[in-house]
Amino acid sequence: MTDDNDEPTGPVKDKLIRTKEQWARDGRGLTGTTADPTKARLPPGQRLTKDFPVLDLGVQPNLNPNDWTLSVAGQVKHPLKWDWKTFNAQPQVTLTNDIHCVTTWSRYENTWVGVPMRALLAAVKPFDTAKFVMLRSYDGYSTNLPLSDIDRDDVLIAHTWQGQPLAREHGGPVRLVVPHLYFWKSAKWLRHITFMEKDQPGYWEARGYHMRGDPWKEERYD
Ligand SMILES: Nc1nc2c(c(=O)[nH]1)N[C@H]1C(S)=C(S)[C@@H](COP(=O)(O)O)O[C@H]1N2
Ligand SMILES: [Mo]
Repeated sequence: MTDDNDEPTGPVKDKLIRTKEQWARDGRGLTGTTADPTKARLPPGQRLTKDFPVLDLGVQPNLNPNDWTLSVAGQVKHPLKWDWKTFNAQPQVTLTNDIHCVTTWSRYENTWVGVPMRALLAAVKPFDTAKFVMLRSYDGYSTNLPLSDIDRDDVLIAHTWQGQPLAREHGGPVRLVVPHLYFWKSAKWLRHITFMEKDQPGYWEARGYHMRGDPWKEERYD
């Protein structure tokens, strides 16, 4: 898997992708304000939903957990590859958080179970030169993040949502959850993590979306 080879693995929702690119050009959803997460629960420009919308490129890999692996490479001392059994043998954490999608829906009180990202970081030991990560998924999706945004207690690699195995359409068997950033950073069907010295755009970041994506600062678009 090379850095230049991030192509969706099947026919995508062209219309949705073009619409979201247009939203980035139009600055859709921007209110021009910031909010303090210690004072407000809903970030600026967001509205609350009770259901759990499905958002992806239209390719939903059908993965047997026994065929799933997560590999880690790049600027780390100990590259690794976890299969399902090894992944489940890692420390587990249960976390409840709110999620905020750049398309303006937010959903409160999502309870996830999975492996804390800090357990993975402890296993791979990133070099001091590692400052960013690229996540890659089984549908060909990718998204980039500063390392400091995954080196946090509230970030996990989740296999369970609301007490049930994570459904295929929500990224099962395994997705990332980065609750303090817009939800496009939370890669579904997680496959690979590359630690990098320099930042690089992922799928949406190359199409006008923000390199970091803090909902409290409305970092929707670049
Ligand atoms: N692999 C993968 N992960 C992805 C996406 C995708 O298309 N492929 N879409 C992102 C976007 S834009 C959002 S809003 C959330 C949606 O997650 P959900 O479908 O569980 O609500 O997943 C993110 N993670
Ligand atoms: Mo999204």
